[in-house]
Amino acid sequence: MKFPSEPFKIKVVEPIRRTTREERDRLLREAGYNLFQVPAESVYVDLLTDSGTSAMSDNQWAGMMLGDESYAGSRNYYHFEETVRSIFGYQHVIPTHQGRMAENLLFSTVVKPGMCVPNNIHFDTTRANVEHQGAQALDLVIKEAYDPHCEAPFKGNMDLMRLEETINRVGRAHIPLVMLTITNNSGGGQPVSMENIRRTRALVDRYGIPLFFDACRFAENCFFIKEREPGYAEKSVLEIAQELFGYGHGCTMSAKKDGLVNIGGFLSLNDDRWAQDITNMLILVEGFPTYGGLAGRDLEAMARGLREVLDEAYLSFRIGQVRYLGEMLEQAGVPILKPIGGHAVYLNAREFLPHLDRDRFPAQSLAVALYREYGIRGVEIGTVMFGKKDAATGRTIHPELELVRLAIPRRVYTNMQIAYVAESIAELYRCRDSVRGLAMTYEAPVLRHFTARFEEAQQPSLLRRAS
Ligand code: P71
Repeated sequence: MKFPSEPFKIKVVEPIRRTTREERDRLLREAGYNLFQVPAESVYVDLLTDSGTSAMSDNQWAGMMLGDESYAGSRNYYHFEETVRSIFGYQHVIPTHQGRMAENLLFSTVVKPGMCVPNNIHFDTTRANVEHQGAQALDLVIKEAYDPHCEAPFKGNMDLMRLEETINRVGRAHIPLVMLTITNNSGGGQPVSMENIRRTRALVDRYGIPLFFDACRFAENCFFIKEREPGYAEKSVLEIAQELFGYGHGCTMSAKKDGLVNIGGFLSLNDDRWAQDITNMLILVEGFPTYGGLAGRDLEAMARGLREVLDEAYLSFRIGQVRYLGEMLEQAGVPILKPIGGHAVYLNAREFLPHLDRDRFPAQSLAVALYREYGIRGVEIGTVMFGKKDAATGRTIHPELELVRLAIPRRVYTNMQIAYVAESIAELYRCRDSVRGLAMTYEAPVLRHFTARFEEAQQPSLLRRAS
């Protein structure tokens, strides 16, 4: 078998509804051609995000029933704390309701105006939280990350020359910490190698700067290390994770990804002083330190999820399912970002729709066509999300890439549904000339992708397909 089949069977099912093309066409018009505005019930395969969309196991649901909802000192907190320490190895374990709160607490404590925080590529929420402190969020990933055809195995790596140059230019006093996002979501879900992590640590040590991980997809990153990096094939994913986190001083984590839960996150670190200041802030904005904005049952589900995600039968299915989708698309000639990422396949919209000018939002147009024709929802990662207006000329500055991300929820869709997605996209690719561009009619001043509205730029031309 070319890909590993599901290492689980299904105990509970959630019905999903097929809609007609007419219905989806109407919904799109009502939504202003913005897929964030389409009701989830009208989506057949929802690949908008892998965040908070996982299916929990029977073991996690059983743990939910053992939730101890005491205000202080819930037994689930102690289980959670012990689990996080055994994998991540840091002394202090601070639960939060999701990842961005962990980022907010960390940065509001240690980042001051005028400072800068380097990362391979900041995810939107870390960037926004750094900038919210009046500091600069710097992306210092290796240049190969921006080449969609480059097949390098660790395209999430930090560019160490640029990192050192940055430290020398801005000065150690202006860099409170260096971050590494594993896997690098904004760069296509690409992993960071152990060697790069080791060398990043050696570099920041020379300047006394702490290294933190944005650990959302740490298990997927560690699985790639096992598969691709010499010397790790015989190590367990847990051992790889323990070594990896051993090179850091702390981490933030949205457990909505590799925690296999629908809500939850945490911050974990060694520094006593930082932990004390963060805990005081946690009490002010989130909750008592043994629940941090969550219920006891959520902490239990997270503790169990963090163990399950390290199961190698699960991980080879998980990474294999994403790869299966990517390889089927490649075989059909569909242009995708290479190598295939850990949590998502990214369609290269400029190559998919070369007839559309960038001002016609090719990635958004592709995402809209995919929903209208097949009921599949992906997310635009291109000009709508990252385009900026040039203050002087009023013209749009486009990001490097126009992508549609197909993020795969964990343990949710069967391989048959994934095959449906691949076949649908292959069919759309065959009639790609009929996909129309869009014009933006409304944009909010910040984070415009969530609420932007569009209209179609040309007359409809029907694809050769029923619903
Ligand atoms: C994703 C998300 C979820 C998301 C968040 C905001 C806008 C659109 C989608 C969330 C991440 C992430 C990384 C590397 C921190 C967070 C925030 N990703 N770091 O990819 O990927 O976590 O949502 O729990 O606050 O769809 P949070």
